[in-house]
Amino acid sequence: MLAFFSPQQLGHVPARELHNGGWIDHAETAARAGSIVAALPLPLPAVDYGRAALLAVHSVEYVEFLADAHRLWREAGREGDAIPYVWPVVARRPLKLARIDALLGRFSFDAATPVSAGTWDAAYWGAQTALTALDTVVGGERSAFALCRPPGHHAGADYLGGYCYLNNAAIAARAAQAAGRGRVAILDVDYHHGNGTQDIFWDDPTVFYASLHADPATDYPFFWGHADETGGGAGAGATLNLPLPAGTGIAPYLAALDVAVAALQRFAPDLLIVSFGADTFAGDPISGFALATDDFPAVAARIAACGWPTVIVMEGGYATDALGANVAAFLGGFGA
Ligand code: SP5
Ligand code: ZN
Repeated sequence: MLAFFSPQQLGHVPARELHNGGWIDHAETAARAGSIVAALPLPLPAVDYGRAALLAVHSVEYVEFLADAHRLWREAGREGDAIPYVWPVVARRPLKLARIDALLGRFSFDAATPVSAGTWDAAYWGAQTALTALDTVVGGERSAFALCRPPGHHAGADYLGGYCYLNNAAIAARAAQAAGRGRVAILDVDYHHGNGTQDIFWDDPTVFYASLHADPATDYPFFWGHADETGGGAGAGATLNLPLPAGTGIAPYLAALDVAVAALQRFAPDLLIVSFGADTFAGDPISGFALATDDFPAVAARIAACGWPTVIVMEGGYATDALGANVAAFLGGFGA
């Protein structure tokens, strides 16, 4: 399978995140990408499609904020990474304030997603990597892998969070539609619910979002991903959430995957985007499922059997030493 990666993505180097009331080393490291690159045939670099494709998903205010945030942080006299600490969530007015701390609160939902000096460039090239993979599949390849880093599925139209800044899968989905693939399915098999992707396509009947993830009653991101969230307005029924309990292993995982695949088959997409996180791995340091490296080929094979043109977009996975092998196992199981 063709794989794409742009080295600019290594320039995002968040130092730490707020976790359980204290600071810890940031889980989403550049070394993750190194582990994956080392396990694959040499990936190809991304083509630059510009900002327009990002704006099909994200608001112009948000994109301009993201591109400027670290400079504004430095101009306010701060060192290190820009990190939010106050949010306008309790029925506040939508004030358009210029202070960097107000902007960070307006455009984020957690304090675990710092904006470092290289964050904008890395996120930008991550999105271009997804677009390049999409372009090959639209051009006739059966499948392609986009090694996106930082990941994307927690980022909404106008917010960052969950280590995510630009929603690479959503950007690829809108680009697929612009290229004539009107019905797009997104299957999210990261350990966490992809709240940003869900929000972006919530009322859109042309993009079906299905996700297998840790039950948000007990796991991040808590406020999204419950089974009764099924889409709204014209998109009612085009969102499917399958929360799974802590300790889920491959047998119940595949049973849930069958439910998701059956729903996607009824939707009958022209193109599939897989948000693939390897944080379902038993050894993942921040997650609680029990998949083994040898289980990933079976997950991929069930998706591949559907036969749809498919773009696989990298999301999470924090057991860095095993990450390359887990990704290679998944891609190998997909075939082609
Ligand atoms: C893309 C992606 O996988 N983002 C994940 C963001 C998760 N951020 C907060 C995780 C908190 C986990 N706490 C679990 C502690 C287990 N010892
Ligand atoms: Zn995750």
